[in-house]
Amino acid sequence: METIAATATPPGTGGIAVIRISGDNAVTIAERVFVPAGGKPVGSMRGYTACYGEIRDGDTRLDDGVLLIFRAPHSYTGEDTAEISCHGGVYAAKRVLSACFAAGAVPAQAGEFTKRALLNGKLSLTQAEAVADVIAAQNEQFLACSRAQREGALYRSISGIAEELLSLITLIQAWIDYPDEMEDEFDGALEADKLKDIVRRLDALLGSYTEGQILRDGLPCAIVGKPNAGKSTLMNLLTGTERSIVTDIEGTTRDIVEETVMLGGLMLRLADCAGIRDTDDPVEGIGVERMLKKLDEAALIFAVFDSSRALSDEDERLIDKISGRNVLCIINKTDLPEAPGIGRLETLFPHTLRISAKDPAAVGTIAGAVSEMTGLGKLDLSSGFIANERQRRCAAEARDFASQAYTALETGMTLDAVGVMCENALDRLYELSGEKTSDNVIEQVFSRFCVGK
Ligand SMILES: Nc1nc2c(ncn2[C@@H]2O[C@H](COP(=O)(O)OP(=O)(O)OP(=O)(O)O)[C@@H](O)[C@H]2O)c(=O)[nH]1
Ligand SMILES: [Mg+2]
Repeated sequence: METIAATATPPGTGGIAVIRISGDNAVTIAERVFVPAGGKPVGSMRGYTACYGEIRDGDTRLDDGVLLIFRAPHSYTGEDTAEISCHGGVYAAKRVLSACFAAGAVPAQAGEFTKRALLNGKLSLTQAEAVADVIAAQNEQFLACSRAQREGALYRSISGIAEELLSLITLIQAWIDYPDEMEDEFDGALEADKLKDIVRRLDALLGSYTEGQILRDGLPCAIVGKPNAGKSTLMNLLTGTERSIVTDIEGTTRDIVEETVMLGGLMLRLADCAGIRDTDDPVEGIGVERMLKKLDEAALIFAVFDSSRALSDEDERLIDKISGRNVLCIINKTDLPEAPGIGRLETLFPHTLRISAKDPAAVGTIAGAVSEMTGLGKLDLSSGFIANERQRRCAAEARDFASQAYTALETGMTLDAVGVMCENALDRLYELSGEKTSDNVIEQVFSRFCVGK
């Protein structure tokens, strides 16, 4: 395989940039571009050792830096690898990389280092996918889950289920091929129970898909209420910015204002919306339509009510619209005298807070309520989670085949039929873990990666 090189650090100005070289000729190429200060030849460097020296392109001195050597198979890719740390200017790093190309390396494709790690058995496919998630993580929780995933959490869960299926298939095959030589009776009920448990475990994994997505991208939240209820004031309070315009004119917010915040240990994707009301203004009308769409998509709704004014028809319409949804009812403006009838909101919504969106202390109160409502703060994805659409599709198909095998066994279909369905389920699990995956799938997975990873 050709020896590849790429800058592993992001483009831009920084303290240092790292150029990574991997493949059979990595050490030879490093020797061509790097002259150790102590005069010791690069070729004699052992794995996990570093040296300081000069970086050259032919006779031209480019920079000074540090060379780190990894010897196969003890490297990220499983191949001989050299990493050159040079000064982190955009041009300086580019020149060092060009020197590596001149010395025989070829440019690495997106994710090619990780792809080689996969092909050399250093990582499973789900672990490789988790590398991209670790890089993309924007919050502590998702980073922790992706790290567990990178250490093989999902792979272990899938392997456990695959082993169960395999032993079932072996037993069924033995019964089909050598029925007279089997000591015990075939216990259909026992095997059906095992299949039922496999379906349950796959269902649990499939359930983790949405949770993983929420942890990665944030929980979609809509801030809704009638005009002037204080939605934008609340948005600004939670984001700690003046992102939304606040005035005492009804209909101030028209377009959706979106911002991501960390609240109660969770990432929330907040959308401050236009106030719900009938309007002749075509612009505000479009804003109300967009608000209704955001409301439909929201996993959590902040419904804001103005406690200083009696509930209006608009409030009643909103109450009808969101009944049965995941709502945090916010009775706002508690610094003002309360209008009659507001207490009814507490009987309508199980989660109600009384706050003033002008008071910074309200942030803590809202954070506590959000974390209690979503329960995501207590989420445990340490035994692995379905992290992307490819994995979800494989797991869903495996689950359906396992469920069909269960029904087949329960309804007395032939063992042949049950065996085929179990094999199909197992196939999908192997596809998920990468043990049986086409080149096409691998290409697609790594196209999500950055160059240099
Ligand atoms: N006294 C008091 N006034 C508040 C409070 N929260 C918001 N306001 C005021 O209420 C008015 C409307 O606030 P906004 O945040 O713009 O209300 P909105 O719901 O976004 O209104 P629209 O964008 O028009 O739908 C502003 O004058 C705010 O200063 C509060 O807790 N107490
Ligand atoms: Mg507003």
